[in-house]
Amino acid sequence: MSIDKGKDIAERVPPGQKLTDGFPVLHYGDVPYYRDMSQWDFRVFGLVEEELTVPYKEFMALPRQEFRNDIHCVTTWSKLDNTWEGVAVSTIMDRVKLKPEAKFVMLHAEHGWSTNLPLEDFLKETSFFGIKHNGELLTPEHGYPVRMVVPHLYFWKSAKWLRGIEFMAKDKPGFWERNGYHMYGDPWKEQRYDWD
Ligand SMILES: Nc1nc2c(c(=O)[nH]1)N[C@H]1C(S)=C(S)[C@@H](COP(=O)(O)O)O[C@H]1N2
Ligand SMILES: [Mo]
Repeated sequence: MSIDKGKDIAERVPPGQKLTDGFPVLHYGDVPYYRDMSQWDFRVFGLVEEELTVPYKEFMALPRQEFRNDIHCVTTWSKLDNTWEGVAVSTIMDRVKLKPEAKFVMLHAEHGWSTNLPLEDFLKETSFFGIKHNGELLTPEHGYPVRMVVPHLYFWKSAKWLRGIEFMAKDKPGFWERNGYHMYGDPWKEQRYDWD
């Protein structure tokens, strides 16, 4: 979770990436602006014994932790030393029982946007549901009210406006993966747009 302070900055930047101090906004489609959070819920479904629906107020009342990480966008910018407040994946997973066939996850965002990743990567202690970035609530552009954060993969796996998690037996491409992005997206292996 914490960044190894002894590590050289150069060693923290994956091949082909450049550092930025800004926080670029990248996504497909329109930013959702919510008027009424009573319509918002967070669904956990697919290969679970019992589906879980968490309403907005309940999600916001879940225990939060601090996270610190580096993020790497496939379009070649990296942003180091982000601090976040978010809900640990285990906090949600403690409330559902997975079926043994569950091996992959589809993250579902507003407007039908999605992205896929292996269960193991989703469950990593460094993955979390982000609510604040560098001390401030996420702006609408960056994913308010909740975004996934999976810092060890390219940042497109970090779904903004997250509304649901689906557990699956087999891997299936999400939105960008259907459009040529890599199924896994390891920045250290430069798994950008092609399958390799
Ligand atoms: N719902 C949703 N989440 C998304 C995207 C998107 O199009 N829709 N784009 C992804 C991509 S390609 C990137 S690089 C990051 C960008 O996050 P940022 O705008 O907060 O920098 O969000 C990811 N999450
Ligand atoms: Mo991206």
